[in-house]
Amino acid sequence: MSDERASNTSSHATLTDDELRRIDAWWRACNYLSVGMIYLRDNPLLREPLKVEHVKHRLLGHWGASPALSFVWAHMNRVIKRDDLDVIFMAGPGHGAPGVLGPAYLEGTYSEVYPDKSEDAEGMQKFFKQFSFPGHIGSHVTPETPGSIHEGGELGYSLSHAYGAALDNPDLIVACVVGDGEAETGPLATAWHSNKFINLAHRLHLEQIHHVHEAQPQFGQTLAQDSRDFRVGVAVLSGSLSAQCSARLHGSN
Ligand SMILES: Cc1ncc(C[n+]2csc(CCOP(=O)(O)OP(=O)(O)O)c2C)c(N)n1
Repeated sequence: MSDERASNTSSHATLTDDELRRIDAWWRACNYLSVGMIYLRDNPLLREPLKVEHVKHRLLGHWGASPALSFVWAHMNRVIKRDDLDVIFMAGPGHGAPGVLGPAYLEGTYSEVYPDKSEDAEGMQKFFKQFSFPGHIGSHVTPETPGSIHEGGELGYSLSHAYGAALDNPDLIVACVVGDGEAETGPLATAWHSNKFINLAHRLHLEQIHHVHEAQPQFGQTLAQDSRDFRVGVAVLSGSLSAQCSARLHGSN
């Protein structure tokens, strides 16, 4: 990131009321899509009273992680457009796939790749029904997902990809969301130590966002203690969702 872009970033710290209203509406639309993917096989816009036959028989996909993933996606897109940043988004949480698929659909990428999942009621019905449905896509971010670089399903690799991307592209900002379940895996615990490979003299900017369930507050603290080179901050996303613990590593020239 250039010095000019870095200074732009700090000078636009607060959203205007209009920006806040619009980004909140976009995020809430993502959340609607997440609920639709998890629960609905028909009646996607709830234009008729909900009936049992509209609801999937077997529910998969976690509501908990999905709003947080969409929240990060929405705000990363906001700063990408505002500051012309180069960013890659890494989503680790296991069944939070609706929180990634929803934004991809809402911004048009999904319909571009899969024209039958068009941005109308008919396409939305297919988009909802296919999620975690026999013969269609899985309950995690499977390879069919536009932009996917790793077969979802086996947890633990988001942070390895994040470090790999950052090491290969020193100017890239990597937004990596680590699930708390994922954080209990060996590969994730090992990847957490990759900061030791990083030469702080390089201009590296690695953004890690840890999605922590309220029931597991020790998660952020444990990883924070284990990351002496990181500046760690904790912020509550909203209501019953989760606490979000973000660590940012800045290289300096
Ligand atoms: C290596 C591995 N171990 C166990 C599992 C089984 N598993 C699937 S989802 C999940 C929990 C994931 O939790 P989190 O990363 O917080 O994401 P969430 O599902 O809550 O969105 C587990 C343990 C797995 N998929 N991969």
